[in-house]
Amino acid sequence: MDAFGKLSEAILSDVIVIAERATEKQYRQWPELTTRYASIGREKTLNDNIFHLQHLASAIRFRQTELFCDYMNWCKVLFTSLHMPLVYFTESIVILRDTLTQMVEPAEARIVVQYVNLGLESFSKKPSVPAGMVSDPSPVAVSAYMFMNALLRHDRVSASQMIDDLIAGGMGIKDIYLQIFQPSQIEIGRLWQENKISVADEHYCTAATQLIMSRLYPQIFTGRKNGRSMLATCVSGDLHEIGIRMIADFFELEGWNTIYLGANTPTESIVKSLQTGTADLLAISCTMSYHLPKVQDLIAAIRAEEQLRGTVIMTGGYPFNVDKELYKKIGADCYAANAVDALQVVKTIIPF
Ligand code: B12
Repeated sequence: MDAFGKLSEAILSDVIVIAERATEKQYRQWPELTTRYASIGREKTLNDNIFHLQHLASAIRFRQTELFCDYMNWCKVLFTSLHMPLVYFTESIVILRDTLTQMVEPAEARIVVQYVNLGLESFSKKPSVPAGMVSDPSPVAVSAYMFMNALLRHDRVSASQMIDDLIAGGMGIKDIYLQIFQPSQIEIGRLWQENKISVADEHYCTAATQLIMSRLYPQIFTGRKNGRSMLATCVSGDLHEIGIRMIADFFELEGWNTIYLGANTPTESIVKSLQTGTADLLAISCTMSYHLPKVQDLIAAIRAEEQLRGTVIMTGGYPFNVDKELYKKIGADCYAANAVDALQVVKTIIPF
């Protein structure tokens, strides 16, 4: 393991102690926080500090400043929507940075300063409101918007009927997935991040979308097979299962035999499934960048098994779209930005 990997591990193994020290200093700097937010505020501040450190550790481990900058930009939108004075946020990050640099070797401290300062610089430049889907006036974007609005009204019957109508009008399953379900989910995430919808709304929309996807299964699982098989899974800890489900369904539509394991699958279980099965391809999804070390560990565990040497490993999900070269650093064979690209990329490695 190189110096960046060691620093990342050191941050993670001491994450609670570092976060507690930083929280202590932040409350000393702003005593008014105690009266304003009481003890729940302190707990939240501690959790925020842990979250910041986990993101920083992942960025450092993979030597990818962009991952931390992207995270800082995400924080800007979130904290703006919570009407929190941004100076609290930036000052908190400075306190966290200084706390951490005092706890590591001087060479490691320089790395921390470089990553955090780039993050702060990015934070100061990026907008506090991301572009939403309403800025796209194309007919399909309007359909996605109407679908999402039906879900936000808790009207999954109408949402489902809209999908039936689009299919009757000639829209293919892949387009429904990529042009209706995916943008609708991304927009739901944005509305949650901007504090415009609740966590409960987000959960409802996701569950209803998955239900509506299932209704399309008679058209996806047609029985026509091409002799290839894949295992599709989220890495351990990650709960975002729709993206990888889309990947699996696109391959199923092409005649692959797909085994979809869903969210949060333990590493040993994935390795075991590969050993007992006949998968040509393993597709691993990771959305939260702090789960990237788990992806790396999983790939290392698979590569260590002689019997699994021939398995092609493809990674994808949010952090892989931020850094298009990340898949190489993590030990995968290939990457794709979305479900349609995944088919094209795999075709160049495994003929089908
Ligand atoms: C639904 C959702 C959840 C649900 C997931 C439930 C479920 N059953 O799946 C729940 C509530 C659990 C959840 C939790 C969290 N979430 Co969430 N979530 C979302 C949301 C709104 C939609 C996800 C989705 O379905 N997207 C649609 C699919 C189709 O897109 P996709 O996943 O990107 O997949 C495509 C590509 O990325 C790619 N791809 C994906 N995987 C793979 C794999 C391979 C091999 C390949 C080739 C390609 C590939 O192809 C896919 C299809 O084209 C997103 C918003 C967003 N922008 O995606 C936030 C989002 C991802 N979540 C976010 C956050 C912060 C969280 C939490 C930390 C919140 C919290 N404080 O608890 C937790 C973390 C949980 C965890 N441990 O994983 C942030 C992440 C921000 C960041 N910078 O990292 C987002 C972006 C919301 C936002 N705008 O702030 N979430």
